[in-house]
Amino acid sequence: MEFDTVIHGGTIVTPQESWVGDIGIRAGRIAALAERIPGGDRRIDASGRLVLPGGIEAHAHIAQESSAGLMTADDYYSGSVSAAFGGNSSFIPFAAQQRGQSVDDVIATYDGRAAPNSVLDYSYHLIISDPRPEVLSDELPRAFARGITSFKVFMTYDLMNLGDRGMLDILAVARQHGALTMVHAENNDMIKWMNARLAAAGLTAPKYHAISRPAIAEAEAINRAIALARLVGAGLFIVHVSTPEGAELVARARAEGLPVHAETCPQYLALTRADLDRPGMEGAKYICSPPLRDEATQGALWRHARTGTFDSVSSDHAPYRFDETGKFAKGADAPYPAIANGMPGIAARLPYLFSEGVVAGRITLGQFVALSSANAARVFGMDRKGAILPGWDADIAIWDPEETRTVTAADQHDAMDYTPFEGMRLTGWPVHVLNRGETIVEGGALKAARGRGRFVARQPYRIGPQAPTVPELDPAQNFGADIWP
Ligand code: DUC
Ligand code: ZN
Ligand code: ZN
Ligand code: ZN
Repeated sequence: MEFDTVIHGGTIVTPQESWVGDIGIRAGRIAALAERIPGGDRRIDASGRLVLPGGIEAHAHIAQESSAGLMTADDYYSGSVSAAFGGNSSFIPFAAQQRGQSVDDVIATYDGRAAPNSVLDYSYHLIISDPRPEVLSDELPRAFARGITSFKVFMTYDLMNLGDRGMLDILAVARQHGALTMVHAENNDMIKWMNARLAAAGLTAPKYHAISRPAIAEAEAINRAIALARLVGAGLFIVHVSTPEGAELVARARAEGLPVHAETCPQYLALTRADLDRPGMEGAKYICSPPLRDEATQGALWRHARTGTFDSVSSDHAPYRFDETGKFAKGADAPYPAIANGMPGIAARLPYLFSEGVVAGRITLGQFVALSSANAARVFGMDRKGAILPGWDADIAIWDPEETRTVTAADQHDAMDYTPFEGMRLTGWPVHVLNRGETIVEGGALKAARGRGRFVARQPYRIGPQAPTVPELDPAQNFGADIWP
C-alpha cells in the first residue's frame, strides 16, 4: 500500500485516548493508522509532538457586512490564512441575509467571496434576519438541501431580532428539515432601556457597553430560547455564552435530555470588563456582544467547558480595525452604541485554549480535541472531519506542546491592527497544519494557494427531529386535528 504522506512517531490524540503511532494518508484521506507505517512519498516526523484533528472554527465573521453595513477587515483569504496559522483545517463563517434579500442570493454572494479566496475548506451558517413566507417555505429548505444545515438568528438588535413568534416559525422549519438553529440570546428591550438611561446620564464611554448589556439580559433570553425550542421540539445552539447563569440554563436543559448545544469564546475566559476601561478610547478594542464580564465568570465558564456544558470554544472572530474603517467608522469619540461590536481571535483561539486549558490543567487533551474540533464536526454535520480515523479527511494539526510564544498582532496573519490577546505568553503551538492531506502552514510559513479550499456540504442535524414537543402539541392529545405545521 503506498501513501502520499506518512506522519510518523507523533502522539495521536482523540477525545477518548492518545497513543504514539503513524498515520498514512492517500488522496487527501486518512488511509491507515498503525504503530509503524514504512514508506510514503513524503514523511513528516512528528516525534515529540501532538497530532490532533485540525481545528474547526465554527464561529467567525469573514467578508461580512454588519447590519449597520460595515464590512469586516478580513476577507476569505486573510481570514482563512489567519485561521490556518492558528491550527485550523476548516471553518464555518456566517453568510448573512440583509433584509429583503433572498437566501439564494446570500449564498451566491458568499460563494463569490469564499471560493476564489479560501485556503481552508469552508461551509457557512446562514444568518436570517428576514424570514418572509417564501424564505421559510422554499429558500431555507433549498439551502439545507445544499448542505448549509445551520443558521443563526438574533434575539437582540432592532434590525435583526425576529421576536418570539418569528423564532417559533423558524425553529419549526429547522425541525422539519433537519437543520440547527443558532441563537444570539440577549433581551433586546432590557438593553435598549439601559442604553436610554445611560445616554440620558451622558455615560457613553466604552466601559458603559458592559453595563448596558447585563448578565440577566443574556440569562433571560437563553431561558426563553430554550422554552421556544422546547415547544417546537427543535434543536438549539446558543452561541457565545458569556455568563454562568446562561451556562447553568444550558446545563439544566441538557440534563433533561433536550437537544441544546452551546459554545463560549476565549475572550470570556481571558478578559474582563476592566479591559473596556483602558485609557482613552483603547477600551473600544474590547467592545463585543455579549460583553466581557468578570473573573468569577471566567472560573465558572472554565468549569462548564470541563464538564461538557459547552460543545465548543469558538473565536467569534469579528474583525473591525482600531481606526476609521472599523471601530471608529462613526467618529473617533463615538458613543459606545455606535462602535462596531466584535474582536478578532481566529488565530489565537486554539493556542489560548491549549495553553490556559491543557497546560494550565483546566481541561484534558481529550477535552481540547472535543472543544476545538470533534464536537463541532458532529453537531454541524461535517461527517468526514473532526477525527483521526481511517476514511476521514486528513485534516490534521501537529502541535509542539512545549514551545512558548508571546502573542502579538503581527503574528495573527489577519488584516487587523490589534489583538485583544496582545502580550499573552502561551505554551503549545501548532507547527504544521494539513487540510485534506495538503500542507497549509509549516514552520511559520504559508504553503497554501489562494482558493484551494473547498465548500463542505454538511449533513442534516439529526438530533432535533427526534426531540419531543410539549404534550399540548401532540396530536394524540386530540383536538380533532394535527396542529403541527
Ligand atoms: N454577535 C456575534 O456573534 N458577533 C459579533 C457581534 C454579535 O452581536
Ligand atoms: Zn514512524
Ligand atoms: Zn452574536
Ligand atoms: Zn459572532
